[in-house]
Amino acid sequence: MKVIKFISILTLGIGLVSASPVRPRQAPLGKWDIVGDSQVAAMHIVLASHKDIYIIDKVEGNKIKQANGSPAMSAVYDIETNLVTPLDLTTDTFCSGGSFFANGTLFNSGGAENGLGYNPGYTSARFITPTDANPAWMEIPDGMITSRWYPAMATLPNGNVLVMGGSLKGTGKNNDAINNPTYEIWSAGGAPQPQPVHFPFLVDTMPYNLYPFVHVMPNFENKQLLFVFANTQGIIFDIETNTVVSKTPVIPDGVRSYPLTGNSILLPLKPSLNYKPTIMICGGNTAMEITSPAIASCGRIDPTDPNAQWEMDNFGGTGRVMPDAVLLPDATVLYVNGAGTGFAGYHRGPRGNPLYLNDNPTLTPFIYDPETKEWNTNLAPSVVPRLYHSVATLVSDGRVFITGSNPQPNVELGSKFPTEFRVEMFTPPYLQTGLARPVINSVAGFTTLNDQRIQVTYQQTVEVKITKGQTNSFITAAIIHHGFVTHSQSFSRKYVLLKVISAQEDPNDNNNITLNLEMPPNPTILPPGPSYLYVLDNGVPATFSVSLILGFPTT
Ligand SMILES: *[C@@H]1O[C@H](CO)[C@@H](O)[C@H](O)[C@H]1NC(C)=O
Ligand SMILES: *[C@@H]1O[C@H](CO)[C@@H](O)[C@H](O)[C@H]1NC(C)=O
Ligand SMILES: [Cu+2]
Repeated sequence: MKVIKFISILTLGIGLVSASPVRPRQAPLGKWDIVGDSQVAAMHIVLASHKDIYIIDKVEGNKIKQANGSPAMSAVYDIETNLVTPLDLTTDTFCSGGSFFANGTLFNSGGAENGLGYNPGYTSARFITPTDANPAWMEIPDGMITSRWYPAMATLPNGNVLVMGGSLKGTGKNNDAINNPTYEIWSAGGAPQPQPVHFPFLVDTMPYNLYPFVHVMPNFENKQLLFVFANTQGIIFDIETNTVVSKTPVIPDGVRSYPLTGNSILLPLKPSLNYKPTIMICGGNTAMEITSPAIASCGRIDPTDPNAQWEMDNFGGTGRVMPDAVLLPDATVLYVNGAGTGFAGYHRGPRGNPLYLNDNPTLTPFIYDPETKEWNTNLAPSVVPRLYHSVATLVSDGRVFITGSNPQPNVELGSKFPTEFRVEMFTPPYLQTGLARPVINSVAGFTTLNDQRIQVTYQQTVEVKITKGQTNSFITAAIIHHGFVTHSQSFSRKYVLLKVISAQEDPNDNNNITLNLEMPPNPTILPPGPSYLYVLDNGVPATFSVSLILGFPTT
């Protein structure tokens, strides 16, 4: 068997023939397709399997009904058939949070007031396990000691789930009477109800601190370190010792969190950079006015560096409030959705239109390359405005699922910006190159893929067999934990580039390659629980990704 020589496993993956990726001659623009109807307005979504997306909304007059006749608040959207099946709930999920436990169960917490046959959801803890034969929500209506509307959530390296902040009831912006400056940690082992812990950062960052940005920081000391950001400030917080380790400087240009909602992501982590974290925060606004132009800047920082400064960049040349970011398999970042002016929320009570508080929808997607810091703004625009309460997520085949937009208190179809049920798929330019896509044939010996989550562990070398179709191949691989998407965030999401240990051609068929891929070093780098393996050839993703579950080694 011929062993293919390494080009540079650390930065580039493995070149099977050529040393650098093939670039198409004419840059494609990407493509939008309206593929279906969500039936339930998509305030929150989560990729539950290679084909199922769970939609979670709030109490309002959605199109389909659940078993008791109330309008459905949650549903499964099958991206292969574009069919929607309601999921029953009893408590209002309005502006709640979510994250996966290490065992693969999704945890959704918090919400708002009652209505349309539903109970309040402020203290509700809800669980659903996508791998069950018939997945259904299990709710504990008084599961939480304190009420939380707009909480952030994150899966911790030990597999527990953090629930942080929020307010005691719905509001335009937070105020001292209803602020909930605490966090609680839910045990993956089903331990008793956790006690909330006081968290002064959410006092210091009033009033723009709802849905704080939370990212788990990679480290090699087995520490549970969080980067937490709200308003204009960030801290590194050690959750085990309950101490602030360091503070970042104030970000320039204005407020970045709700209701002046910007976007915060942890850029792809790479073995060649020893998983050094870079946070990028883009967009937001400076005033709660529908005419106020959105912030047109992004800041990058490694918040674990005590001397870190914000490195500012323009946001592709356009201001955007409420942008959604999608980490694409090729380690670039797609920005979609949002508005050029205004802020998150809507008017309350009976008054004339407009009820919405954001305008000038930003219809053109941008793609950012974190390595070259270049923006590709020459992409096809969508025709569907996606304002407050819009969502986007990468799916298994490398396309991007985009839906939602409901800057209204209830389902409202007559407005300039109606409740939006249309589902779009965005095909990124990497699927328009004309280059053949690789196909994943087996992972860790399994040839039946995506009918279960394949169990792998940290540092494990996993054998992956693929068929490539290109002559000058350049294979890379990544693992992505898709987060819980809501309000321009994706809780717990991480992208980790994998080390390609070896690549061997089959002597009988040089299109068949056996790869050995090394899983991430530890759970601070990628959370335990469900993740997806993506393999690319010259930046073109495989026909589908493969569902894994990252677990701790059993001794
Ligand atoms: C995972 O853990 C959660 C929290 O302890 C529990 O509620 C759930 O039933 C567990 N799921 C599975 C599949 O064991
Ligand atoms: C290459 O892989 C495909 C998919 O597993 C398989 O059907 C085919 O037989 C392989 N080719 C050879 C020559 O082994
Ligand atoms: Cu909301």
